[in-house]
Formats: sequence, C-alpha cells, structure tokens
Amino acid sequence: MELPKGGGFTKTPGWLDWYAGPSKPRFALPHGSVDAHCHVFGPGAEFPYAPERKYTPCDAGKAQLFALRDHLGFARNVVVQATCHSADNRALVDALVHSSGKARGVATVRRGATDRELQDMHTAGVRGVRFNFVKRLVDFTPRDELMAIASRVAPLGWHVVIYFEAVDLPELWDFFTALPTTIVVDHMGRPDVRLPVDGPQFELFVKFMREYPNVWSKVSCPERLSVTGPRALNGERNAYRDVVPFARRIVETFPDRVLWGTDWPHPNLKDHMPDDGLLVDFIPHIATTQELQRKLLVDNPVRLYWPEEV
Ligand code: 0GY
Repeated sequence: MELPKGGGFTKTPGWLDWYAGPSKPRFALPHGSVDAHCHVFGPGAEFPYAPERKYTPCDAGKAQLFALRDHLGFARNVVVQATCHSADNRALVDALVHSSGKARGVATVRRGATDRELQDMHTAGVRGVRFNFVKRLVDFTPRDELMAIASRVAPLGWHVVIYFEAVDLPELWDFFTALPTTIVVDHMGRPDVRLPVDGPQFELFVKFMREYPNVWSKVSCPERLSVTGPRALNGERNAYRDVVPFARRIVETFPDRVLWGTDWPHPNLKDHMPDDGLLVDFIPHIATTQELQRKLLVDNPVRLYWPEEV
C-alpha cells in the first residue's frame, strides 16, 4: 500500500523513486563539470505541487540533489523547473539560494510576471525560462503568450528551453525560429531512435541546429529515448547503446552548442529507474575526446549559465 508523502500528496501510481545508492562512475568528469538538466520536487509539505499538475512525483529535494552532485563528481547544477510545480518557482529558487553559488536555474514564467519578480529570480540565479510542448505534461499555452514572455526575458540575457517530441517539430518550426533568444532543446527533441540517425526525422532536427546558430541541444536522457535500455554488452558500462549515434552526431556536429544533464530524479519513468553513475558513463560514448568532453560538460554550460566567468 502506498503511504501519502509529506503534505498529503500521494505519488502517481507506478511512479518509481530515484535510484538509491547510484554507482560511482568510471568516467572521471572534467574539473568543473555541470549537470545542466536536473530537477527538484518539493518536498511537497514545504513546496506544494501545483493543482493543475499531470503527475505527483516522489519528493526529491535540494539536499538529495546536492549529495548526488558530489557523489557523481559534478561541480554545479542547472535546476530546471518541472511541470509538477507549474509556474510556482519557490522550490527551484530555494534550491538555488541554498546552493552556495553552485546552481543556476530555468523557471516557468507566466505572462503576468512582474519585472520585480523576474529581477528577483535573476538575483537568485535563474537564467532561462522553459516552454513545454509535451502534450502529456502540460495544457496548451497560446503562442503569443509564450512569445511575449520570451521578449520580456531577452533583455535579462536569459534563454528559452524548449521541450517537445520529434513528431511535433514541423508544426512548431515557425514559432521556434521566431524566438528572439538563445534556444536550448531538451533531449535532442526526443527523436525516435528506432528510426535511422540520417533519416528524415533526425535530419530535420540537425537542420534546425545547422540553420539557426542560436539553437543548442541537451544530449541528455538516453534512458528516456532508448529502446534497448540499460542492458550492458560484454560486461561494459555501455547502456542505452541505441541512443549513442544520435547524441554523438549532435556532439560532433555542434560541439560548442551542446549540454549534458542527468535529469535526476527522472520524472515519469515507470519501466526502469536509471543508475545515475551508469548515465555518467554514457558520456564518453557520445563525446569521445577530452576536448569534446570539456566543451560539453564545462565550457558550454559555463558560457550559458555563468557567463560572467568567461
Ligand atoms: C524531463 C522530462 C519529463 C518531465 C518534465 O517538467 C516535467 O514534468 O520535464 C518527462 O516526463 O518527459 O525532461 O525531465
């Protein structure tokens, strides 16, 4: 029987807690590496989940995130607002201000946000807004509202993170290519990795990045995209092999516009929960030289989230 979590929230049935006791990665992360895509959930008793949420997660707070950061060998985090908190960014901001400068964030903002609210978020470490187009996660927001938000945050130097499924890219193309900021795509636009890496679906994504130099991509979430799954071959730590050609192509074609993140605590995974140590060991399969690894994990995220250091 499932017991209510703090705050009286009961997890969505089938929801898996994050992987307890993740392994130590074999891959030694470069000094100063950034986990550029992770979340905090609640805890619900302190930071209630949004009434309009599409799922109720397990509590996964800042202390656990920072412990994972240190265990895996990352120096810093980029905490991305998850849909279960909607546009209530309090848990995110709380994590940023308690990170000793080791975390920056991406918020969800509504049209009615005041200049003061945006400025306070900036001071806390927010450097972007997230627009989510994954239909199972959010209700529709009119494009003109999103464009108005993008125009409001552009002067702050913020960027827009977009999350969508590959099949929806053609329909969203005109909107995306009109955005006035740097754009960061979550998880390579979620390609169907059963299709060829040089087939029309992924070619469209490559074209998007090639023709629009303001577009970046997170080469993250192999566990979400993979069909072959975490099974290793020949005892190697080489899980999620079917995603490698896709991520490697993006890293090698656009080495200065890629980011990587764990996606901890892995929202909405119901089949398996990844070992975060194994996820880190995915990195050298997609960024195969020290130079590519340094760009992916250090130079690029620092340029985007800590530009004052560049
Ligand atoms: C992710 C993935 C998911 C969920 C969210 O904000 C969210 O609720 O991001 C998902 O279910 O695919 O990027 O972390």
